[in-house]
Amino acid sequence: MNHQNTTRPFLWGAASAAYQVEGGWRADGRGLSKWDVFTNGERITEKVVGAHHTGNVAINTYDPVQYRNDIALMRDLGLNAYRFSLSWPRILPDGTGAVNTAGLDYYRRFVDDLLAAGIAPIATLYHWDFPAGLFDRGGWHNRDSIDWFRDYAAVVFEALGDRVDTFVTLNEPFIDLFLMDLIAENARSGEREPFAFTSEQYGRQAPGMHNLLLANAAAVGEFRRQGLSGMVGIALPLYPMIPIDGEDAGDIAAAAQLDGVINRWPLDAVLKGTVPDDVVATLGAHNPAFAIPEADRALIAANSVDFIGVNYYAPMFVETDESGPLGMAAGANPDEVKAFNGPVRPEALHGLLLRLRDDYGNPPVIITENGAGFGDIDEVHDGDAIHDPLRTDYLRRHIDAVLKAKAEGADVRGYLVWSLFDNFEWIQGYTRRFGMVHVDFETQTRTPKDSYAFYRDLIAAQP
Ligand code: GCO
Repeated sequence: MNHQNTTRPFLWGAASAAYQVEGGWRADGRGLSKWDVFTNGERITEKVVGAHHTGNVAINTYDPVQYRNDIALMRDLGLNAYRFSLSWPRILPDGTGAVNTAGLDYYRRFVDDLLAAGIAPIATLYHWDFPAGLFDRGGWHNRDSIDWFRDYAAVVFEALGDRVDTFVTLNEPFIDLFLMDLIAENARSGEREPFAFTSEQYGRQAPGMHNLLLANAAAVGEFRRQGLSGMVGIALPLYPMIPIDGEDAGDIAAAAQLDGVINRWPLDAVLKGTVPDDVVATLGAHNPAFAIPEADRALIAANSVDFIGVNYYAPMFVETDESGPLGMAAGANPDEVKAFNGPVRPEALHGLLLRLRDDYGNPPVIITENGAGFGDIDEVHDGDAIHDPLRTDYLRRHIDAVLKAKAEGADVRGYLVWSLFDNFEWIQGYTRRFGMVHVDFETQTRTPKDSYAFYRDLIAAQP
């Protein structure tokens, strides 16, 4: 791991993802992703929110006029960094083979326009929009996916490595496989509620998760091979696990077990270069074929990341539940104010950052996602203003938690809000707003909310 960029100013930014913002789903040679199929073919948003939403247009950032106006809002906000993702099928329409130069040209222009505005680009290579043709060949469950991803990463690093110095290989591998793909599978099969997962499904997804960690290692190795000077990392969904009953041995054990599966497994792999065998055994109990050969362990051991991207929203509250996957149930505590992604617990983010400091050698950390949506109660239109006090309070308290951990020695390098703009929220479509800027999805009109002014003033007040 290289700890370079220690003299770089703290990154104050925001984050997004290609399928959630770009639109232009058939423009200029772009190929299809699994999400184009999920929303246009299997229409899973109808199964979850009862409406047919797609990312075909999203918030139109594939349009250069649109994104240049958006960059002006970023500049006025005072951002010095912006995280976005690259659409794999926009660059490699079939996922492998021929490069779509129009797709690369779009990202080169976008990066150059960010740089011209004094905003550092943070490029995520994969944020769930797996090429549809490769998904049909097994996606991450096909061991060839490691080579597919390495070859894609090689194209990206060669094309953008001269102007992007912070790359994220993968966004939230666990959520991609153990939540979104399973929801799509359940919605498609109709055999159970979209969110009703089973231990067998968890066991079946485990090899795919291992392949994602191998793909990360392969991409890190390619980054090193190309001798690029920047930093490469991964963005993990990290959830502090809290037993519902802190006195109950079962709940305590369940929380520890889920911490192993969701947090410790990827953290050990990408930071320590090791694979926790207790987690392999937990998942292997539901998939006897799941094992980690020595050669895989060697690839992981040789390719640790330069920084860890922390996607934090909320802790999980865990209890034993024989009917749940791995014999547990996890989610938000029933009796408190909850944002869409869980309860408002900034202290859990503080504790998580101290855990990374103490248990993982104090790696460079970028908060690659943190933010909240609370529904219409927190999107109050008032003339030209839009009041979102709950989001503003959430951001204030979580930024305080980050700066507190930083003051206590955690090597935090940046904080990126999810998200600058309201956008396509996956299976919830356009029904969940996370933006500091309101988007009218019909007219594409942008309207800054109160949280935008809060974040602008906070950034301006930084030493
Ligand atoms: C995630 C994804 C984002 C979501 C965001 C809000 O963390 O699930 O990275 O794409 O849109 O987190 O739920």
